Amino acid sequence: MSRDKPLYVTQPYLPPLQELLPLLEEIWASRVLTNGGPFHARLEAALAEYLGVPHVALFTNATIALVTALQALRITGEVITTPYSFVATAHSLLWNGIKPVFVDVDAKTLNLDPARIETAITPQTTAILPVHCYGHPCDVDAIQKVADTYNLKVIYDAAHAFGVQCHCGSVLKHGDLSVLSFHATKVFNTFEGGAIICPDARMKARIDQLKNFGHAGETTVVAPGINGKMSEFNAALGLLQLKHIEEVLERRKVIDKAYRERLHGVKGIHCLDDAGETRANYSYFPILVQPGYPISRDALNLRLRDIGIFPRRYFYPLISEFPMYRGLPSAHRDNLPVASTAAQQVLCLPIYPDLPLSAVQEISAFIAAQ
Ligand code: T4K
Repeated sequence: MSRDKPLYVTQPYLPPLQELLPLLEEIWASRVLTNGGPFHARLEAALAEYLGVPHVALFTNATIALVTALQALRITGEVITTPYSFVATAHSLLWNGIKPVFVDVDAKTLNLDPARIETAITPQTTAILPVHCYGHPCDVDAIQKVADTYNLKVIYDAAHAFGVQCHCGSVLKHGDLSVLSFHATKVFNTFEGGAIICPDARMKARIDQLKNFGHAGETTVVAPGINGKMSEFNAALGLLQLKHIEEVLERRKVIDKAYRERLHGVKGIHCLDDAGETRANYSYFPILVQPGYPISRDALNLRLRDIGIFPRRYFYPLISEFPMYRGLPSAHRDNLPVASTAAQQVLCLPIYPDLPLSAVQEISAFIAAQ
């Protein structure tokens, strides 16, 4: 069995092109292309309202947003983080001259395990950088408790967590700052883009300066800022994407449910559960290929590819195994047994709004038939 059209792990949602054209005409008429124009302002306001957060500072992507969030809070020394993420999480630390300290994840959620954070704290530790992996919330209360006890800042890499709610509303309100990604592969995309969720106007003003070269007026520069600004094109597209977000989330929910029903009872296949979110975003569909399944994760991956289906091993290898990290004492596999096992077992199956349920059926049946 082989397909005419390959199925990838994701495919970006796009609004109808004709809805974008009037917005492009506005941009063409105004000639305001970037540097905090009208669409930028409208998207910041619309996202703050939709997400239920105080302030949103838009960025060109989440990686620059993470680098800037660390600068905004003046983080130095060592930061405790997860090895089980996309490499940008830890790279944001290296770009700030900060030493990452890897701590293992919780076996159920694959998020940073709060019970293991405390032993990794040293006098140099200034912050914790957890990830809401696959959009499943971290144990935000336990992490905050450790942070409060040791006077540490918390920055959430919430690249996967657009629209996710937990027991007390938006998960993005936890910690000192949260960072979203609006990359093409994310639930909500502006082609490239990202944002920092800010708790108050003062912090937003500081972040707005940092993403604009440190400018605080035409002739004043108050910090060695970077260029992290989102363009008017991306912001206009974001406004349209937001109009369609409910149908996107609903469709993802249906696909998630279909996979769960069809993979239920397949020996050795574990579908990752939610982590107590009251509103999920179904951004990924990770399965763990465990002992009991007839073939290895990598063999299953290859067999799926042979029939034109391209899942992804997010997150293999662990960040701690890349050359710029593997020399750190905390990068040793013995320190990260849960994350190491998950990285060997995980396979993220295709999930996106236009994925037909017949494809979910086909993929699930193929997995069950090995
Ligand atoms: N923190 C976390 C936890 C993250 O996961 C990420 C990004 C970041 C921070 C940084 O966010 P940004 O700075 O990117 O805003 C992808 C994404 O490039 C990356 O954004 C994402 N995480 C990561 C998990 O996945 P790749 O190398 O797997 O992407 P790629 O190009 O192989 O795309 C995967 C599949 O998606 C393709 O096979 C086909 C489909 N695709 C992709 C693109 C880009 C499309 O259909 N259209 C497209 O335009 O990294």
